[in-house]
Amino acid sequence: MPFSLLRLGLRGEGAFPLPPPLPLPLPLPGGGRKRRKVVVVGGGGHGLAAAYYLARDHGITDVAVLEKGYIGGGNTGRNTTIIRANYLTPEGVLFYKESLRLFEDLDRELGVNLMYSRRGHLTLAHTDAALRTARWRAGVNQFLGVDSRLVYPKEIARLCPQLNLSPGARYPILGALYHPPGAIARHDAVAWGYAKAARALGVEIYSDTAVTGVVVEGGEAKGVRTAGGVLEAEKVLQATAGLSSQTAAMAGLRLPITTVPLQACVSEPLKPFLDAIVVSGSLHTYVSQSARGELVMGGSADPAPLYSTRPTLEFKESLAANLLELFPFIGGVKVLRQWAGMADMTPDFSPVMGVTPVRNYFIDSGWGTWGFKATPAAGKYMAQCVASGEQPELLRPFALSRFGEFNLVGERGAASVGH
Ligand code: FAD
Ligand code: PYC
Repeated sequence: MPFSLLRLGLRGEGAFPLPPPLPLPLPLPGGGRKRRKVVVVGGGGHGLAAAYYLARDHGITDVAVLEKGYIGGGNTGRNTTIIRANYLTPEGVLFYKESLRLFEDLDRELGVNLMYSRRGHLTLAHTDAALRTARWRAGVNQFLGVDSRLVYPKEIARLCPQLNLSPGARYPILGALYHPPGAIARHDAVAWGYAKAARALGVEIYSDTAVTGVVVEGGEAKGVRTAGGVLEAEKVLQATAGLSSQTAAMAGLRLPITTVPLQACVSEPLKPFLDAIVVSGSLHTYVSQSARGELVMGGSADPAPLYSTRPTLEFKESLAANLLELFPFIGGVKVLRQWAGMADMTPDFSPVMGVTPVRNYFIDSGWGTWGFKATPAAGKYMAQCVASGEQPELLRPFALSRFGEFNLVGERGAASVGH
């Protein structure tokens, strides 16, 4: 045991320097100020990151984040934490590459152990068509400086010896897209890390505070409604993930989004055996092993639009069947927990970020099944967008206006999750 740890233990209760707790929910607008420079709707990773970068990069600290539940209790706390930049379109690759770069230094930036763990990411190809897409992605990635390449069974066996690479398998593995920087991290720590760092810069964070309406006058956002009354704001940013359409409707906006449940589960803890993150689009399954030894597993999104976080037996059955094709020896492993989040799907599988037709109303949405890895970049560049009132260059391809201009950013081939 390190001496410093022993000394800390012997010093007794209260000796360990605990970080300051977050503020308790406050009644809004209460007896306090009824106006803020910026109100952020949604206290998930994205909303909190945007609040943090507004304060850090733009000196805007008069910010209130309003969260209807608890911090990180939405999709941020429900996702399977895969971080990668091996997308298909140049626009997507550049954006996610920037997010991965920010993620790699985030522990130090926020002063929180995010347990960021670089694992390598394998997207398996079981068909010629999948191999072709993998080759295409590798080409775009390499051209833009992202480390990805095509690998074949001999090298896959070295990278992930536990995979069933038998040519006699029902869906034999022909090759894979290998992305060495692919990583996982502790999702709740990302939300709380941003919350802590934002609060230290003066941002106010209110949990248990639902926004029930948006005040729009003369085509301009003027504030939000809560059970405690109206909170006026110069600018409003919505970052409400699976409830994006409903929030946008409060501001009179209609989004091209359908919402479907996305489920996942974890196994009981096992001895570490799986270093890589393994994804099979054809088998509708993906898996990684957490630092605790749990297999973190997911599959396709649910087939029909629904606002629900209810897990189903059907999901678990099909996931188990598919996963056993890849790792037949885990047949006796028990599933410990299963859950669902709500995924806001856009027609092109890319997010919607930036300015909107309502002046001073900004949107960070359409994060479907892919938004955890985007948390730092979405936060940083949405903060720039809110501060300047203009669409940052990196976010230009993801503007809401692209749907009217037929300028889609088609990322379905890199989505990881079947749909
Ligand atoms: P959230 O964390 O959902 O935050 C939005 C918040 O807004 C919520 O806390 C909600 O309570 C709040 N809110 C909503 N309406 C209101 C209101 N009216 N007033 C106040 N607050 C409100 N992405 C990846 O990159 N990698 C993955 O491996 C991955 N796996 C996933 C697995 C699953 C099972 C799911 C469901 C998603 C997965 N995703 C993944 C997607 C990712 O989780 C999301 O895209 C991302 O977390 C979105 O972050 P957010 O901060 O925008 O949303
Ligand atoms: O975007 O990599 C991803 C992902 C994997 C599982 C869900 N999303």
